[in-house]
Amino acid sequence: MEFAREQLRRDGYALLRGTISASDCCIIAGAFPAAPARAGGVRNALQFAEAHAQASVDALHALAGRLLQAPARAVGAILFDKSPSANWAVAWHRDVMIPVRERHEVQGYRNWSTKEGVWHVQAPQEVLRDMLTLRLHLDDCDAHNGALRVVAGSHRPEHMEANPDAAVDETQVALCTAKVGDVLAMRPCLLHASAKAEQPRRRRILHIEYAAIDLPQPLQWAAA
Ligand SMILES: O=C(O)CCC(=O)C(=O)O
Repeated sequence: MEFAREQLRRDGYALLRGTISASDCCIIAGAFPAAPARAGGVRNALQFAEAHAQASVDALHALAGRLLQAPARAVGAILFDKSPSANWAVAWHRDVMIPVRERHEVQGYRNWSTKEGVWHVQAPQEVLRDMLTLRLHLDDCDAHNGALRVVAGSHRPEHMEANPDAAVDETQVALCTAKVGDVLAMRPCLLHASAKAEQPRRRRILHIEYAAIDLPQPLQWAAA
């Protein structure tokens, strides 16, 4: 665990192999509404996983707490579903928007929007640094089916001013390939992107965002 924490501190991400069994991953993957109704992904995803695999979800929550070294609450969850019929790409970005229960104007919080009925707002650095994302791989993910691409170390404060639209130095890019059951832990401010699959196969990832900090009143975290 200390090794993963050190990697997270240094690189902004760490791969934890074999965290959830392949059979539980299969149960979780089967819990979601079938495409094409929700092609590309499903927001508010935790309810589906909890209904069928509560023990695995609890194991992920506990893992987030150990990595953050503080009680962690799940505040958002998305199933990212890349497949031959929904073969999408995402440009380089940082995950700086957080889901909250209601809109309240608070200093340092800006760029309000709603996504499927949930308010999102850009959070200040002091909140983002107490957050962590766990990405549970429900399918194998290799160099050919759209693995996540990350810039190691780009979550650190000294890199945060860099314009995410500027050309990324490809020599610094790591490809996060993984097997079913592996969990990629990443800091929200890590610069990341995702290419279309060259050989489209199903690539489902349960992406859960955790926070180990309360928001300033009257803001409150949304339920995941
Ligand atoms: O799952 C992916 O490939 C991309 C996900 C993403 O862009 C994100 O986590 O913000």
